[in-house]
Amino acid sequence: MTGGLGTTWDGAGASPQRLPSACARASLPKTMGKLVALTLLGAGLALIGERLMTLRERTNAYREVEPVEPQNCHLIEGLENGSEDIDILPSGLAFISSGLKYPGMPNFARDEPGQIFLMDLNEQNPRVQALNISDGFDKASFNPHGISTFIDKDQIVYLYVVNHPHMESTVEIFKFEEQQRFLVHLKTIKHELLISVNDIVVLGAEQFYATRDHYFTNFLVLLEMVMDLHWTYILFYSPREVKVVAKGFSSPNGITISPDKKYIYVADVLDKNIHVMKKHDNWDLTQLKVLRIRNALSEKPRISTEYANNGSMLQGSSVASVYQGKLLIGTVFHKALYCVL
Ligand SMILES: *[C@@H]1O[C@H](CO)[C@@H](O)[C@H](O)[C@H]1NC(C)=O
Ligand SMILES: *[C@@H]1O[C@H](CO)[C@@H](O)[C@H](O)[C@H]1NC(C)=O
Ligand SMILES: *[C@@H]1O[C@H](CO)[C@@H](O)[C@H](O)[C@H]1NC(C)=O
Ligand SMILES: [Ca+2]
Ligand SMILES: [Ca+2]
Repeated sequence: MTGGLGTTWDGAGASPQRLPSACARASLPKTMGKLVALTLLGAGLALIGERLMTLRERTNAYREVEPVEPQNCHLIEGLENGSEDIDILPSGLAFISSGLKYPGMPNFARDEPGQIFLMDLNEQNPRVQALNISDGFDKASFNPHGISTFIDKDQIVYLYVVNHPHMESTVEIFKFEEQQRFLVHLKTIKHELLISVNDIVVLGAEQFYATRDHYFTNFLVLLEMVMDLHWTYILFYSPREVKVVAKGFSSPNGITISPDKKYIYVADVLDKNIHVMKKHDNWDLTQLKVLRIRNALSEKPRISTEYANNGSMLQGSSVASVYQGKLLIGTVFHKALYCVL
């Protein structure tokens, strides 16, 4: 057991002998019970202490950030209340989900519903524009999280959005009307396995993989993080079949597909790695390799750091997306950045 906590309960084991005998006889069972309880408490605390230290390391809570700030970066006007996920179409139109309300995360616009913004990266000075949503969809409880686009064979663009109305998890399907810059709500998908969904990647009409970022949805989530339970999974959803296709993750977050559609990449934020998984014909996923993002700032970095900031400019970044040398960086609850690389 670790340090200070260990000494508290090591000493306790020897003490019954030293108790005054009369008093000891009467209260020995009680004392023993207390000692056992104390021992267990001590052991528990020591374990939690050790786990908290690990968690502190895993979450980078006290990491010193060496700034990496390209010259051509500026904050995006009109995006101040989050931009948790960004998806860019091959045409250069970027969708940005904004206004996520999530337990344990700050939110600067508590009373305002979330929104989807559009940004045309082909423009010289791209600006964001909030997309209007068709009537009949409950906009007041819109709480958008991960997003993914899908273009069908008729070139119709669909935007799939992880939504947390009243802290539940649903997936909303919208049709994007490019001319009118408008989202037509088509369908809400709910399923008992779609819990704590963070992000999705659409594979076909109403077919997607979804990441579940926590196992518990109540206060036990703290225990889950502290004990590093690895109880979460990736789900495959289709109208005919819904199943867990990979499990044993700590906190899977962003998910995306390789350009050749053969591999799936999943970022596990607490494990600090990116899983590269092979997609099988039956939709199951198997682990191919795991890319550890460690020492990215060392002398021989295998992964380049395009941007790093200590919070003075951006806080809680959650996504980065590139289109023809233009980089967008989004955050869970804060501002967003546009860079020309
Ligand atoms: C962010 O939220 C705050 C608080 O509701 C609001 O005053 C502000 O206008 C919002 N900013 C943007 C860019 O939507
Ligand atoms: C979106 O809706 C608002 C209010 O209904 C309207 O003023 C605005 O023109 C609409 N914008 C677009 C692009 O349709
Ligand atoms: C963060 O970085 C900025 C410059 O990038 C610097 O001015 C500021 O002092 C730093 N803050 C902390 C808390 O390190
Ligand atoms: Ca996404
Ligand atoms: Ca995410």
